[in-house]
Amino acid sequence: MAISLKKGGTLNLTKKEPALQKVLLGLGWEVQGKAVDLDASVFMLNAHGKLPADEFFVFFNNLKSPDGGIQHTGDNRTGVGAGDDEMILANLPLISPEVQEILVIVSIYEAETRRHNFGMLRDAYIRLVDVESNREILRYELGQEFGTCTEVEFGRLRNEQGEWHFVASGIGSNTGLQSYVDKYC
Ligand SMILES: [Ca+2]
Ligand SMILES: [Ca+2]
Repeated sequence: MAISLKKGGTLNLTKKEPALQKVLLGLGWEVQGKAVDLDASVFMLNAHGKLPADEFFVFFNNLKSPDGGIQHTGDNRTGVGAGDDEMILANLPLISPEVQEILVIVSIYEAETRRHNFGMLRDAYIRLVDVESNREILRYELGQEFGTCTEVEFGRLRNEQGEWHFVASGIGSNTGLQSYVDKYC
């Protein structure tokens, strides 16, 4: 059975799943009422907390990191339907040794002009699936606390001495995705 993490919870993936190589990070949400377009983005950071190069910011316009370690499976515009709405594939052995942390952010497209926020969503989650066996390893269901946010870090992968950890970070903000880009570039 999959492990259920609460906000702030962590799991040592390498210890728990020593054979794990390809991991699907599935992101889901349900929209109440009108359509909200959410976009998953990934920031791959080095020991200084920066992108080693711009291309380590993976999003709908840059679907693959230069090391091949992170791949975005494409844009979903509506979030309609149960199951994963956007997906990120991580191939752990391919990830550049330079990369220490991998932040998975979900942001609302044109949140400001459309006046959208996370309060219009429910049942948001991130789950990790072992691609090889199609088995869910863990799941973090985000609460309703992000109502006024326009982007939320759903989780992060952290490399500590060669071991990958997943952190159910759940950090929300309403300064826009660009503020992340400015911070990590
Ligand atoms: Ca989208
Ligand atoms: Ca959905």
